[in-house]
Amino acid sequence: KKWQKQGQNRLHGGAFIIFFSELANYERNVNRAIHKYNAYRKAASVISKYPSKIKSGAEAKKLDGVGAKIAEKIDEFLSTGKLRKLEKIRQDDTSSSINFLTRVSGIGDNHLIRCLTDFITLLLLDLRKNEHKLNHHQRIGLKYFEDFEKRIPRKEMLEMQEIVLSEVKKVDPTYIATVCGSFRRGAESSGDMDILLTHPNFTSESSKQPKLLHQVVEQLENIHFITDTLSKGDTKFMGVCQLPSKDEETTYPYRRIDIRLIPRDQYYCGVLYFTGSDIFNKNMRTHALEMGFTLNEYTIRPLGITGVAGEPLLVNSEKDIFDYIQWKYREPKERSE
Ligand code: DCP
Ligand code: CA
Repeated sequence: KKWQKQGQNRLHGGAFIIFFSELANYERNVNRAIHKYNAYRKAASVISKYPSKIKSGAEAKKLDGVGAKIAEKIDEFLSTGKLRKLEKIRQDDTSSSINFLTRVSGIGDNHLIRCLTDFITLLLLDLRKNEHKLNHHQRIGLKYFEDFEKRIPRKEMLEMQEIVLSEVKKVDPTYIATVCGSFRRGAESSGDMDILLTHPNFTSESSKQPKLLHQVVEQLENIHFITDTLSKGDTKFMGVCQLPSKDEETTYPYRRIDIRLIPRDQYYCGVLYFTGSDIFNKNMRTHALEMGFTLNEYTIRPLGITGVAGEPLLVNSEKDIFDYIQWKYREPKERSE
C-alpha cells in the first residue's frame, strides 16, 4: 500500500492526463458533448506540459485551459485519490477502460501516447524498487517484463522445438510431445511455447506420475534451456526458457514456456484444445453439442437424451474427434476459426 501512495504522488500528472482523457472520450463518445470533450483534452494537454507536480486545483487553474470545474476535479483527486464521476462512468460500462485505451491510440496524439508510455515506465521503476514486496511469480514476471512482451519468431520457435523434443527423447524415447498453440497452427510468431507431454504408462486410470513431468523439466534445466520456474505441479509446469547464444554478441530474449503432462487416453483432446485457436475451439464445441456430444480439453462424451454425459469415447488421434461429430478434418493451419 505504501509504495502505491509514493508512486501516486510522483505520478499525479500522469494520472490526471489519463483521467481527463478518459472523461474527454466519455463526453465525446457517449454524450456527444464536443465542447466538454475539447475542454478535457485541453486540460490533459496543458497538464502534461506542466513541468512540476500539481499540488492543488487552484495551482492548476492558473494554467490556460484549466477552468473551475476541472480545478475541482483535481482537488477531489488530490484529497480522495479518485474521481466519483469517473468511477460512475466505469461502473456504467465495464468495457469502457478497454474502449478508452483503444480510443487513445486511435487519437493519434503522439504526445499523449508518450505520456502514457512514460507513466508505465515510472510504474515499472516503482515496482522494481519494491521488488521485495512481490511474490516469486510476480518477481519473475517483472524481471522479464520487456522480454515477455516480445513475440517469438517462428524461426526461434523451430529451434526451441528441436531442443525440447530431442531432450525429451533422451530422457525416454517412448514419450510423446507436441508443441501446440499458435505455433502448431503455423503462426509466423507466437506469444509463448505450449508443450503437451504424455507417456504410454500414464493414463487416466493409472496413478499420478509427477516424475514423468519433473524429469523432463530437470533435463531441460540441466542443459540451461529452462532458466526459471513460475510454478511446478504434478501435471503442469510454468516457467521461463532461453535459446543458447550463437555468439558472444547476440543473446536471445527469455521466453514463457508451459509443459503439461496429460494421460495418454486424453492426449488428443488436449492437443486439439491447446492447438486452438480459442475461437475455433468454441465453434467446434458448439458443433459437438449440436451433434449430441460434450467436448472439453480432456474428453469427448456422448450426451444422453436427458442431457447427461456418458463415458468418454476412445480417442487415438485428433481426427477421431472430428469423425465422432461428423466434421471434416481440419489441419491445424486451418483452425483460426
Ligand atoms: N485456449 C482456449 N481458450 C482459452 C485459452 C486458451 O481455447 N481461454 C487454447 C487455445 C489456444 C491455446 O489454448 O490456442 C493456447 O493458448 P495461448 O493463449 O497460448 O494462445 P495461442 O498459442 O493461440 O496464441 P499466442 O501466440 O499468443 O501464444
Ligand atoms: Ca501460445
